Amino acid sequence: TSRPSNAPRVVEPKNPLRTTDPGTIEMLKVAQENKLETVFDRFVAQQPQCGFGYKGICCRICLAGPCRVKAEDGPASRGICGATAYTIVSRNLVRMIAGGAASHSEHARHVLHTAHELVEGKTKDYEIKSPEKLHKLAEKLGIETLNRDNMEILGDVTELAYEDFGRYKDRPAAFLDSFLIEQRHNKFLNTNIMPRNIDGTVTELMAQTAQGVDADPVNIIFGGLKGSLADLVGEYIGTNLSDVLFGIPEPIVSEANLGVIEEKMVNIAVHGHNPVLSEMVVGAARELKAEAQKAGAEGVNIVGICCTGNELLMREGVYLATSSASQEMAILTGVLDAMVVDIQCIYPSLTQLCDCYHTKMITTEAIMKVPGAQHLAFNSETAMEDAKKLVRIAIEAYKRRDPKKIALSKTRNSLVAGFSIEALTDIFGKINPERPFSVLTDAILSGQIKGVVQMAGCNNLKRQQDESHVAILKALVKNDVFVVATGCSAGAFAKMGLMNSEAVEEYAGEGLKSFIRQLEEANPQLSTKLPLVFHLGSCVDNSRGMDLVQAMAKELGVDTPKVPFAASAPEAMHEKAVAIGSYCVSMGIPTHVGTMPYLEGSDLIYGIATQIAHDVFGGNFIFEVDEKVAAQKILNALEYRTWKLRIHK
Ligand code: XCC
Repeated sequence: TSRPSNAPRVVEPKNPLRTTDPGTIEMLKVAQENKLETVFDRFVAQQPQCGFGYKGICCRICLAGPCRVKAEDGPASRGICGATAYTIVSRNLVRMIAGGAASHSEHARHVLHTAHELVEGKTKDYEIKSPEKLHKLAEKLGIETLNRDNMEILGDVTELAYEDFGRYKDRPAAFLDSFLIEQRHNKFLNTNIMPRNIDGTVTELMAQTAQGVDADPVNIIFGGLKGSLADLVGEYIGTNLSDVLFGIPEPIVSEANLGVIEEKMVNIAVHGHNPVLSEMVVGAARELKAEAQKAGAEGVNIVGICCTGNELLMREGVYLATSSASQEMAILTGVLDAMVVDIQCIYPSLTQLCDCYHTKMITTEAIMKVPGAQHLAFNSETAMEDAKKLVRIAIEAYKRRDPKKIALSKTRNSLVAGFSIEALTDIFGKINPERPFSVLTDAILSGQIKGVVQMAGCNNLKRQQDESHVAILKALVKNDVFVVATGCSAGAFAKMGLMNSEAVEEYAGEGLKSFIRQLEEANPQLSTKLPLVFHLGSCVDNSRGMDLVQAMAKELGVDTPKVPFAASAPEAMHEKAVAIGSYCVSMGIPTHVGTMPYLEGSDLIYGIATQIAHDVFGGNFIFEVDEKVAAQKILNALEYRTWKLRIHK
């Protein structure tokens, strides 16, 4: 191609709109007609992006820089301090992991504070929605449950979670170690990447990569892997405590894409990641239906965007309006009355579009404000009151809609979500109650299905939105792979109508089809048929996938690197995705990434990520931007593992 050697790999879109999502295409036409700027315009305006930054060889860690490492020999091949490309690339990379771990654990910390306030009696609006999960979790963590009050048990669980944030004693973080099979526990201890806490690990990573500290790329990368496991500690806290407070997800029917934003309703989008506020907004919306009707609407319609959307979809069946790259499109419908945001993946540009419409943008968390948005500090002591204020702001805004600006989307697709590890255990358990996951592993060993793939990650406009998520999914299911999904990958499938039973008929290979039908026959109690791809939840719920791969490992009597299980993030974007990918590799999983992380400036680091990681942890990165080739590489990885398993059986 004519790409300059240093330029970022941007996949040329097949249509000029850079998206394949039909709802987004409808709204982009509205944007163009009205000359409204969106992320799709800004992406083009940024081209060509900086080649040094893209390759990870721009160092801005100290004020002597920025240093750009050049390909030629001599002094320009190093930074001013003498740092080589491999040092700079590895430092930059692991600082992204630190950012990801900080983000996921900040989300978890908020859920934890809420649980703690419940224990302290400081909030009346939350409850232990799932005592069953609380007991299961406590037992896993080694906390006594016999003849104890639930609040007392939750008190001990929250204390232990707080310790996991700040422990200085030399013992592994409980919210990771208690979830690990023995082989991974030993591996992480032996390679010195087992984190004892979250906050200290993130801090250590920043210190390790400061100017004039660690220059050894291998040591830096190992520090990064420890950071990625600290990210997983945060995810385990986030997922498990959310299940305790808001319930364990169970199969649930809903709809997705921008058509779920309805003209006759007061529409509130909840966007970001944290279920602590948005769960309250759902409750407040139910309570304030009469007020919405008084204003002329039929009721209040809560719709989700990004992972807050996934959290609410999984537990409440709330409609999923859209995913990250198309978040602005919700406003362009002209009938979105409020955009309520918490943290992460929220474009600051939203206020710019809200200004052109009647839509109120409201930020709710102390660390997340946007100029031009109204800030309503959300407090768990006054949670329901705060949520009602938000709903009332939306009802007021509803009255100011401009009929000339209404441009509804017609795209909405049915879906089935809610597949927590508990839900999967129940479904498989109807076939084999003693050993539920043998249902999955036996199907792999018999050749009925080819393995399991966890599809995760974001949107990244270096690719056409959602195209590669969908292309890889279709290739996998056609080849009889059982697919689970999280985050904006799950969002893509939901929006495109691929997360329902009709899609099984249309896209699954014969083996996968028969496997899913077999599960349905064994589960007549389910009020719905099963989907083509199983929604595990939000970004933090990638932890559920780690439970799944380890349950399969236990069933097979092997360590995770032997399990026919792979991961794929075709459009990785956020620092969190770098952290997730890195812990997947540490967990022994072949991990495909379709948008390049900033590491091509060092062959050594590229080699560590794709090969040496495999020698040490049994998992490795598969960097592949071509989706057809990527699907084939994932299938090959599964096939190789299955072949080896069969030989040793
Ligand atoms: Fe953000 Fe979670 Fe990525 Fe989507 S998927 S763009 S992180 S919302 Ni986790």
